[in-house]
Amino acid sequence: MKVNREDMRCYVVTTRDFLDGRALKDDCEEILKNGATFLQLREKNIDFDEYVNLGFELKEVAKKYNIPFVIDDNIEVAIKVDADGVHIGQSDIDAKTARKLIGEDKILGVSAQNVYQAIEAEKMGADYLGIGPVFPTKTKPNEKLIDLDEVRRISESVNIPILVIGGIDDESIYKVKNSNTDGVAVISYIFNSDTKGKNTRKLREISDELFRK
Ligand code: 3NM
Repeated sequence: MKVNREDMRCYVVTTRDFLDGRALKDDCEEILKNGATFLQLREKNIDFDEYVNLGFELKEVAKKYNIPFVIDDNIEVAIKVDADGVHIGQSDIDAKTARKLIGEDKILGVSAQNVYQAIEAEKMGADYLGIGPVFPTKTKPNEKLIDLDEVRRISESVNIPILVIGGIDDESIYKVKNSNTDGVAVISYIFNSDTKGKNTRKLREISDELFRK
């Protein structure tokens, strides 16, 4: 299962920070049912077995809705779970090694912060790029923000789909309209809300209207 531009429209990244006693898979089900186009399991401070268990649970939910499902950072977990792929940052292993480990058929997502990194990632086998943070966010504070002009330069330098991440909600999303991307990735706008399904639907509707076809 490889990706296309439409898969980037409403890319949801998990967090267990706002579960309040609920199961992550139940929140994910509500989110996927309401129009998320991609699911990434991203958990820090978690041991291998728990990451794998969560991976198996979310893989089932994603499969039910026919949504691509990747694991953040941890290739061993992605392989064990037989997820659709893995997402890596610039400080994780390099894209070429990641591609070798997961194989040609799996999805490889790479975070990039500039044109050089984006071109390198594409050359090394990335299927899509995540660019960010584009706006201030409490989820990943103290990071240098990526200028939207740089996002546009990145999108003009590569052929693979790209999305932006960091501080995206139903207002800030309009600011990325002209940066020529394919969609947005979010955590808190959806997870830190009592109306996860509604927020997902709203973001998806705006995305469908704004991003390139
Ligand atoms: N990665 P929120 S920004 C997980 O720039 C993540 O690569 C980023 O969370 C990057 O939607 C980010 O709550 C946080 O702002 C996104």
